[in-house]
Amino acid sequence: MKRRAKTILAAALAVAATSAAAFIALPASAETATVTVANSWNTGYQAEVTVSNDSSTALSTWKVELVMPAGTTVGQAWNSTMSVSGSTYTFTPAGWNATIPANAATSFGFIANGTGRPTSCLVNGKACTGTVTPTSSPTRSPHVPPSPSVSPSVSPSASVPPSSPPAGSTPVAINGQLKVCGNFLCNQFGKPIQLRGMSTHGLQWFADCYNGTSLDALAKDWNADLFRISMYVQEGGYETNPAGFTSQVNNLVDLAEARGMYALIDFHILNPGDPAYNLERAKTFFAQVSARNAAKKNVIYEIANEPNGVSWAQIKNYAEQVIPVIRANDPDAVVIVGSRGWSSLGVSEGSNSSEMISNPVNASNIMYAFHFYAASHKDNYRAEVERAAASLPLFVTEFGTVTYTGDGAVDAASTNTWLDLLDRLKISYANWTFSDASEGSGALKPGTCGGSTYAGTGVLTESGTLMRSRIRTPDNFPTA
Ligand code: IDC
Repeated sequence: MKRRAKTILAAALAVAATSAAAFIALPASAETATVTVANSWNTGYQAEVTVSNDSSTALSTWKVELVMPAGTTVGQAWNSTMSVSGSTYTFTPAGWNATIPANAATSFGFIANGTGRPTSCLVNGKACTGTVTPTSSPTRSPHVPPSPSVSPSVSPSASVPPSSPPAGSTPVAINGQLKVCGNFLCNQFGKPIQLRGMSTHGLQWFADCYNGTSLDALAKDWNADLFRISMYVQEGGYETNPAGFTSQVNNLVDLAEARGMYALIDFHILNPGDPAYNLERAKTFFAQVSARNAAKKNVIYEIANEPNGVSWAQIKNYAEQVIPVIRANDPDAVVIVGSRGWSSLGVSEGSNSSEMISNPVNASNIMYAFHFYAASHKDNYRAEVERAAASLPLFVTEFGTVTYTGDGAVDAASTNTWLDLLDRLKISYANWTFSDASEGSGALKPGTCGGSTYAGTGVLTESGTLMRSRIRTPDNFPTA
């Protein structure tokens, strides 16, 4: 028996060594680990390891031990803590991903220097016995060598080789035209999905942050699914140059589309907080962008960033005037409606989502926005999101890792608690901001924009580093 198991393992690992990907399974109702070679080149490869909890109870922690053959070492890992003893590499949680809920999974990645695949694998101390099924790579990364400029051996700050997604494997290629089903955002196969990505800062201030190079970094280095285009209306925004901002938004939609990312067009009202103040501007703007982008599958419309100081009835009234303008041109696009109290579902103005649940916007294929800033908004807001999500399709179109001012220290604990909740509820999100603004919420170090490097961790702030590590984990986009 023992002998047989050993033989299977040896055969399995031999297959693994020659195939692009290996599946190493444990007995049912235990942890399983999937090792996938996502990207390989002459002198090494990038692997993703998914640890699944196939049981009906939560797993409190996990440990994966891999033995590498002579000549191959592990250079670096992400989304896990790595230690080395001889040729054994031990991977434990990064901190935020220790617990694996029932029937859920977490994943981490590493770069191998050398081409040898692991010769042995343990998950939580148990041998990885069983069959090995070579599969084609399910990730977005094709088998292309890293470009020399960001190869790990040349630039240690670029923690992962870049990859250009092959046709057919980008978020938009897989998921196609989105639609709301039940209380979820669903893909073309009618399956609930979560999109994870970044928001721009105000286009009137940070236009130089958004170009082919920076969008490449978002799509390929961050593996982002979503790019929110924040077009302020006041503060030097749209009202000062409607044609100019409209065309800037359209250009950014195209840059996102070319990289297979969804584009969320944000009509960024803030002050005044009554969306009716900008109703005519909204009608004009959305008539134009919806006509121009109607045939695209990657566009989502967010009609009012953060209504404040107004009743839910007033917001609903605004929505019921703007949505038909969009529908006239682009009938199947998802539209997102802001909520009361700076899109807090009313909580920041002493209310809650009950008034929306009992009096929803009279339109189909819509979702409601929720925003939070992790250092300011905690358990009572999380409880309201969890409650509202049972009755309303929610989309976190904006959130920050810092306080509601957009500045201050990163609250990593609260951010991770929030993102774990959103992951569990399959609520999509965009982080404020993919910019080099000199404030805690800026993901890029001041001075990054205008330069030519956006990929890797060298250009990131603390907030950017945290967000990249959360966003770049593998997506779960069911196709059947
Ligand atoms: C902030 C920016 C800051 C800018 C300010 C006013 O980070 O640089 O000076 O807007 O324009 C929001 C808004 C968003 C805010 C952000 C942080 O949607 O525009 O950005 N925030 O204050 N809602 C809650 C927080």
